[in-house]
Amino acid sequence: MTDVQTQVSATEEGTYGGLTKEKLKEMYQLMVRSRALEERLIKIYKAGESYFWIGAPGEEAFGVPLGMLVNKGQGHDHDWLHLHYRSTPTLVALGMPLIDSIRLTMNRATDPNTGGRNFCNHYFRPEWNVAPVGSPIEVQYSMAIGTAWAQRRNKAKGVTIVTGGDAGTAEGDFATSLVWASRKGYELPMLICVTNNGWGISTEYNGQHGEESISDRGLAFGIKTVTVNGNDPIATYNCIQNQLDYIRKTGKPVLLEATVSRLFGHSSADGANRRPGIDCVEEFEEYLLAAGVITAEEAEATRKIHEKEAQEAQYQARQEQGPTPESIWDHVYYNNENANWRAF
Ligand SMILES: Cc1ncc(C[n+]2csc(CCOP(=O)(O)OP(=O)(O)O)c2C)c(N)n1
Repeated sequence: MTDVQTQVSATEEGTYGGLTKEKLKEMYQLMVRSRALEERLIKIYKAGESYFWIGAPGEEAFGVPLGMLVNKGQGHDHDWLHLHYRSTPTLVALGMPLIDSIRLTMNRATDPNTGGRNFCNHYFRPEWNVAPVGSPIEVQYSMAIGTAWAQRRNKAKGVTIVTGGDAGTAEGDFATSLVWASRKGYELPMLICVTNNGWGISTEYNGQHGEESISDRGLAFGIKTVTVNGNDPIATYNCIQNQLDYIRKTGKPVLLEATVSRLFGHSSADGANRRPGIDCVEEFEEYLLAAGVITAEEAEATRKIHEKEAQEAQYQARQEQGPTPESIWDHVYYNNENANWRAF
């Protein structure tokens, strides 16, 4: 059976589930900041200032700890990240300025991810080994094999991290990833993550899967597997840290499933309105208040600071231009000496 880690964050003497007060405050601040950004992106869409919204409200307790634990940088001695369109919390935890996400959503030429040519949450940060987020789901699981293989071959210090949703695991790329990550004697240093929100657009998890949990599928490949309550940031932080330690030490893969919430539906295509579900930011705030780690005033101030930050970023992006027609070939690989190819 897959190792299930759904511990309630027990308070230990001097620490909180093994984490210090400072670490919890940092995690809370990043989760609030990420939520403020996502809510701003939805407002921007609803105001007609962007074409589409898809994002991660409800996944902050997974994405933020992941970003905090990454060995960030460029090259194989740092961790590679093959993310998907619900990875804003991870980018925020890595240190992305909120305005960079807003410029992407509003298709401004100043967008450092794509020069204003892709849409919401399709990040690309070569300086942090964040590979371009694609729109076809699950292909990142196949691509991740490449960087993991290069890290193994170079005996590099970094590992490869890949994330995606539960429904996408029905695609062949996910199985490809399990096969290549687990070949005996050639195992790859990969953290293969699946965030399970129980939905694939309008298709429910139940009825689509024979397996009890997605992580169980790793067992057939001899892969270490774990399921964590992705609404509990402390359990998730500890779990990801343990798995990364194991991968760095052994060079072998882990399949990690995190159960999360989808608080604003799939995307703007189904309205982007608030739905019922466990809200990890609210629950974490309640926990921190009850534990005396933060005060109600501090919580209020944190929310206000980041709501204002996101709003001001929108006002700034409004003043900026979209990409020019002449820049259409920038960053595109084709046989033209003028092509401004941005290589890894
Ligand atoms: C190859 C491919 N098939 C179908 C789609 C359309 N599509 C976009 S998101 C999505 C659902 C993905 O669900 P899941 O993997 O559970 O992730 P979630 O969006 O729920 O986080 C689908 C089918 C796509 N983008 N790419």
